[in-house]
Order: sequence, then C-alpha cells, then structure tokens
Amino acid sequence: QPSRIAPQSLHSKIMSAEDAASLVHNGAAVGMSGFTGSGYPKAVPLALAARIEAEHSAGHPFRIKIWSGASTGPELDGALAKADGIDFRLPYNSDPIARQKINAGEMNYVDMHLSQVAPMAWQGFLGPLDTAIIEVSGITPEGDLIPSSSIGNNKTWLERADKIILEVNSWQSEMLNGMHDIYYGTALPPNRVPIPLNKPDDRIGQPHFKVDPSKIVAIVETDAPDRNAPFSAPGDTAEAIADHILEFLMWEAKRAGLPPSLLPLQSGVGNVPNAVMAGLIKAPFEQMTAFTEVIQDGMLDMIEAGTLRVASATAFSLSPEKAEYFNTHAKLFRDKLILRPQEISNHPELVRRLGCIAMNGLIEADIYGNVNSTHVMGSRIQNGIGGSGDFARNGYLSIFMTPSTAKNGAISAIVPMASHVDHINQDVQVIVTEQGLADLRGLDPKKKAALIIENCAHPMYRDALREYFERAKKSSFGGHTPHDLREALSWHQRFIDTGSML
Ligand code: 0RQ
Repeated sequence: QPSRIAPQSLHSKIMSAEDAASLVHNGAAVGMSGFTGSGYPKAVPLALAARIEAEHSAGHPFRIKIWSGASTGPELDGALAKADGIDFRLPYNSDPIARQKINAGEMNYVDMHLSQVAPMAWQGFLGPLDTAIIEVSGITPEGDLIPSSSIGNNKTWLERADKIILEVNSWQSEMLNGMHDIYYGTALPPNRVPIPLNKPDDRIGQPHFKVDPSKIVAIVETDAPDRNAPFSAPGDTAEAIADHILEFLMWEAKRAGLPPSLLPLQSGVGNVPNAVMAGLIKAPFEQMTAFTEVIQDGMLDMIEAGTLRVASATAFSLSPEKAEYFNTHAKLFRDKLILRPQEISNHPELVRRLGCIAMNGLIEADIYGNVNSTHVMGSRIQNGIGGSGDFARNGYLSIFMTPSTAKNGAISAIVPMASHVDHINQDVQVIVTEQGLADLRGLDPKKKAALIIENCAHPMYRDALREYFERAKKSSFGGHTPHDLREALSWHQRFIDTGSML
C-alpha cells in the first residue's frame, strides 16, 4: 500500500506513538481531534496514558489539559482518565471514567456551546495551546492535511498550537478526500463578516487543512477503527416519540406552507433521534437536507432511500457496522455529505439563516418548559450541552424529546422546577415524550404548564404535577410563573433520599 504521507520531506518525522508521546510535557494544554467517537487520535493518547502511569508510579506528577471537538473514544478520554492524567477538560465529555472523575471532583471540566470553542480559543479566553494531536486520513503532495472522519476544532488547534503531532490513519477511507469544506474566512470582532453560506450544500472553503510544516514534530501511522457506539433497535418508546414528531412536522409543514423538502434538519445523537430519522424515511417529504452536527446511521439510510439529498455536519457518528459499510461504499455518499469545522456546522448565524429544525434529547423539563440537558439531580453531570444550545436558540423550530420517565419510573422527566437549566423556556418550542407532544409556541407560562402536564407527563406523575401547579397558583409570591419554592425541588430531594420521586 502506498504511503498516505505524500511529501518525502515529512518522512523523517515518522516515529512510534511512544516517541511522539514523550514530546508532551506535564501540565501541557493539548488540542485533540475527535468528535462523538470519530476522527480522534488512537495511538499517541494510549502511549501517553502508559507514560503518565509510569511517571505516577515513580512518584512524579503528570497531568494534562485536554481540549477537543466533543467526545472522543476509550483510547483517549478513557485511557487518560483511568491513568488520572487529565487535570482539565473541555468542551464535552461522554466517557464514563472521565464522568466519574468529574463528578468525584477530581477533574476540572468546562461544558461549552460547541460553536463557541474555536472563537473563544482565538480570543485567548482559554489560554495558550501547547500541542495539537490530530488524526488525518493523509497528507497531500503539497503538504496539506486530508481530514479524517471528523473536523471538530482541528483547524483551530493546528493554527493555535506551538507544536503538532499527526496520526495518519489508513483505516479511514481514502474517499474522504474531497468531502470536507474548511472555511478560512472567520475573523474576530470588529473584522467579522457574514459567512457566505445560504444552503446546506454550499461549499465555501477548501477540502484540506493548511499546516505550517515547521510545527510538525511527529507523525505516527495508525490503522485503527473509530469507536462508533452501536445503536440499539428503536424500542416502543423511541418509536412513539418519533411518531409524535412526524405527525407534528407534517402538520407544521401544511400550516406554515413549508416546502416538500421541509427545512434543514438537526438531530442530536442517541437512539431516539435515530428512530426519528428512521421514521422520516417513510414520511411524505422529498429531497430533504440536514444541517447538523453529526451524521448517524439513519441519515445514510435516508440518503440511500433518496429521501435525504445532502447532509452537512462536522463528524460521522456511526455504528461499527455502518462505519464499515461507509468505508466500502463511500462512493455512494461522497457528493452528498459535507464535513465542516464545528464553528461552522453549528454556527448560530447559519442555523438562524437556514431555519433548522432542531431535535435534541433532554434529561428533564419543568412544567414551564425550561430544559435540563446535562445535570442529573441538578449536580451530577451526564455529558454536556454539546451543540444543543447552538441549534435550539437559533432554529426555526426547537424540539426536545425524552422518555417521560427514567430509571424504570423512579424519575419523572417532567418536574415542577428544573434542577439545572441549559435551555431557557424561550429556546424550547416543542416538548415530546412517548405520551404526546406539547407545542409551546406563543403560550404564556400557565398555558405551557397545563399543556406539558397533560400531554407529556407520565400518568404515574400527572396528578402530582397537577396538584403542585394548583397549589403553586394559590401560594406563589408572583403569579406569572407560579411556584411554591418550598416544594419546587422536593421531588429531586425525595429521589436522593429514597431512590424514587414518587
Ligand atoms: O443513563 O445510561 O446510566 O441508564 O441518562 O439517557 O434515555 O438513554 O437518552 O442517550 O438520548 O441521552 C440528554 C443525556 C439523553 C443526551 C441526554 C439517564 C438515563 C441514561 C441517557 P444510563 P437516555 P439519550 C447535539 C445534541 C446533551 C447534548 C446534546 C445529551 C442516560 O441527549 O447528552 O443534546 N444531550 N447534543 O437513565 C436521571 C433523568 C434522566 C436520567 C435520562 N431525568 N434523571 N437520569 N437519564 N434522563 C449532538 C452533540 O452535541 C454531540
């Protein structure tokens, strides 16, 4: 197999993962590639974790700061968290070991809107970046980098870091070359200009990353698959949620006179969003588009079925089977998929211009439509806000979906008062559970409460919510958004004390 590193001049920088890991120093801020389990470096972080364990055994402190696109894989977050090697992490995590360390107070974690990471890095809010460790799928004869299965913040890390370690992964399809659109037109205020993208499939940049070769200190060759978590087959709950959303979208399309292609879709990760995509294949929409964050199994199915014309995102997030399928059939999808930097895929200006239909999961919603996406019982972080805020505030429609209960019914997803708020009620237009859908647009708080309780709450919790709402209306300090503050978070405390909100 010919080398994927075309420039001969770079071959002297090829080395083992262990040698590359030795170039990272204690306390370094490291910008990693990686987004929802795709395109993350797979060899150097593992070697670094082994080195950190050895340093710790010898009694030497060694911890690094990790910046990424979003979540990565067990060879990165998992291995480094297990080695107790992560001092600081941004902007998103879904690794279970890292989650446990964050919630134990042993790891600092900054949970950020994903579109804001690159501009904040450029504005200097995050401090200096020592090293970038970036997976690419090849290096062109001109020395440009062919991106991998995710873009995330790689453009920014390559530009901001003092030194660069590349992993060139030959597992990634060579057909990725040409699918990316890297926009170099962003600038900081007061020099910012409109982003010239008017349709999800507009190409406004170039297919490759530019890189200063003098900053490349190591190149490691790998041949390893992306993590790519499997999806479970949609169960009855996911299907019921998907059915409510489809029925609503058909009604909304008619009401608002939307085109047969609807408006560009954004869909969060997980089984329920995947079930919605599966349902859309059968819906009477044609030539749909997606302007979203990640490309999931359901979207590839929609492209093959001809219902989805094009998808723009920043990363793949496929099951292992679908990732292999993509690698062998990439030609089918090549001109229908575009991967962009996450500051563009999630850009508020673009989400607003295109009028995306945003569909995201939630942990809990309160009766007034405030949504908690991140913190179980108001304090234990699950993942992070991810891109949900970028899309929910700016989309044409912002839909949040969840099963009406969690933990076998011990927790109601509809609560009197959200124990943490990621999405204020102004950013939440529709809430859907398997019980039904609440269209909250244009409603005042008390109308929202009545609708959410009747349409979305599980019958097991509905009476208790009705009673809370009635009591609150009588005793509340103010009458606009009635609450009884002595009781508002008592459901959460009851769960903490007894293991159930009931
Ligand atoms: O925990 O795995 O321990 O059983 O949360 O919940 O029901 O499997 O749903 O995978 O869709 O995740 C909001 C977390 C939902 C996700 C959230 C527990 C539940 C389970 C997962 P277990 P489900 P999902 C753009 C969009 C923020 C980022 C985002 C998320 C686990 O959607 O992280 O939107 N969103 N990005 O048991 C206690 C509750 C709970 C609860 C669920 N009320 N109380 N535990 N759980 N509700 C894409 C990206 O940004 C990449």
